[in-house]
Parts: sequence; C-alpha cells; structure tokens
Amino acid sequence: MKNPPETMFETAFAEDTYKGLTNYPKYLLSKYIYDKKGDKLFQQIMDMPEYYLTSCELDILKINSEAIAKSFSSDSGFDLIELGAGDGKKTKIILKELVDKNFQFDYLPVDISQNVLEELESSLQKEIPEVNVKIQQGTYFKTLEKLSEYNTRKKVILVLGSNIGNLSHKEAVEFLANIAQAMSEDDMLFMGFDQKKNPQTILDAYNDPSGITEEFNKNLLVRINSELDGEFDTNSFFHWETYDPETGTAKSFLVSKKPQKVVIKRLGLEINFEAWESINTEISQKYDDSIVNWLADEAGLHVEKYFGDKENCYKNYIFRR
Ligand code: AVJ
Repeated sequence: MKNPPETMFETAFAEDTYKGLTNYPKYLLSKYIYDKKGDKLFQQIMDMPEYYLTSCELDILKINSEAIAKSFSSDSGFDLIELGAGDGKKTKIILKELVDKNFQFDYLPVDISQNVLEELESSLQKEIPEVNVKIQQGTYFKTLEKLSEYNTRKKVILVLGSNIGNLSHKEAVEFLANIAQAMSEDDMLFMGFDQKKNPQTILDAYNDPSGITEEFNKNLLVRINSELDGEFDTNSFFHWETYDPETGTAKSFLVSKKPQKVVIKRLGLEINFEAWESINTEISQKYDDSIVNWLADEAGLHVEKYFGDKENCYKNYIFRR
C-alpha cells in the first residue's frame, strides 16, 4: 500500500521520511533527530568523555579567546551573528572576552527555536549582563539576508560545533556560498570543523558503550512512531557506525536485526526490511586543511587563518570573501 507520489504531505518531515524510506538504500535525515528529546540526548552526548568535539572546541576558544576577540573587533563596532546558538556554553567564552576588552558589539543569536533563544537570553542576562542580545528567530539564510539588508556595520558570523559535518560536500558548498552571499568585504565567518584523526577515536565518539548515541539515532524512529503513526519496534534495530579514513566520512546506520515489515499509517506505507538491511541516519564529515580550502574556494571564500588545539583534533577557521 503506497501513496500515489502526487499526494500532498502534511509536513516536510512526512515528505522526507517517505522519500528516505522508499529509497534504495534507505536513509533518514539527521536534522529530524532534534525534537525536545533529541535536543536533550545531544546535550548528553556533549557531556560524554568519548565525544571529544565539544571539549576540543571549548579548549581552542579558551586558549585563543584574546586573539579571536581581537580579530572580530572593528573601530565602528560589529554584529556577532551566531547560526545555531544552542545553550551558548562555548560562545560565552568569546562574549566574556569581548565584554572585558570593552569591544562595541551586539550579539544576534539565530535559531529556529524561540524557546532556545529565550533561555539563552535569560542565562546571558544573569551571567554576562553587559552583552546587548538581540535574538533572531528564524531560518539561517532568511535571517542572514534580512540582517545584511538592514545592517551596515561589520558582521562576524559564528558557526560552532562542526554542524557542517552533517552535510555532503555539495551541500556544504551551498551552505558556505549562501553565507558568502550575505557577507561584504569586511565581514568574517568563524566556523568549527572537526578534523581527520585516529579512526578509533572517531568511532568511539559515535559509538559510546552507554548507548546514548544509539538512543539519539533511534529517536528518528521514535518520532516516526509518534508523529506519523509508525509501528517501528526500536529493539529490532541496532546502531552501527563506520568511518572511512580515505574520505573522512563517519556514517551512522540503524540495522534491522531480522526481516520485518513496518507500517507507517500516516504515510500510507508498509516498509519491507530484509535481515541486516540498513537505514543511513547521519553523516559526520571529518576535514583537513585541503578539504576546507577546497570547500571555501568553491563557495567564493578563502581561509584567512585558523585556531587549533595542540593535536589539531579540531580547528576553527576564519573565512573572508
Ligand atoms: C551536532 C552534527 C556536530 O555529527 O558530531 C553527535 C551530531 N551525532 N553524535 C556530530 C552527533 C552523533 C553532531 N553534530
């Protein structure tokens, strides 16, 4: 029982789920992991000892806060625009430094979730009340477009957490090109990229023994069950992680333990799984300087400099047009 393809879908989640599960090989989009429960699980991931990305980036920002703040500053002040602000734990290090040095700036965190933004605003009010916060609810590019229309002073665009890693190279170039389009000559992009490293370290980060990453991935099935009237038995799938050191791509899969059929009522679908058939749920790309330089070039940007940790586990790059 398959829907005729011309049927209108109620939500983007419904449409993307339909496309992904009727594709061969099957896939789901990682952006849908992040509902309330998914956000919470990601918070837990960031606190795991194996998930080195967060502590690496935090160290880079702490060690280089003076140089970073200085590179952001401008005589006529600037707007610090953060795409995907989250809880702001890492950003606060930079904000504190900017305030301490008396630099003139406004902080404009951009997020889809008004709730996340309001929590960030109130925690900043308590912790660093000197910061002028102007929360921006909306999608990244619509908001950037709007901001580049009305604001004339220097823009520093901040994207932390190696979120770009969830994109294919083609999508990453589009993402960077969209940002580049909103940038003028003086503007800067400051962005985190997780680096290629010992493959075992990467596998461990996405394959924790406590099973938090597994639950994080399976949240896609949980959401399909609750929002699309799906009937996934999450116990009949297990989490599998791979890392290809040649391409630098870590991939997450949910693998079916047995042959099974799964009904998703609101999609009018019955999905057939062979034993050991997989659903790709996420990619987490790892980079090196030559990949980053190539992506930048394709997007009409160039790398001005970068900040790394001692072992170059992770790097934050400054891009300009
Ligand atoms: C939020 C996209 C940076 O890919 O490392 C963490 C998400 N997935 N553990 C990443 C994630 C599994 C994370 N990003």
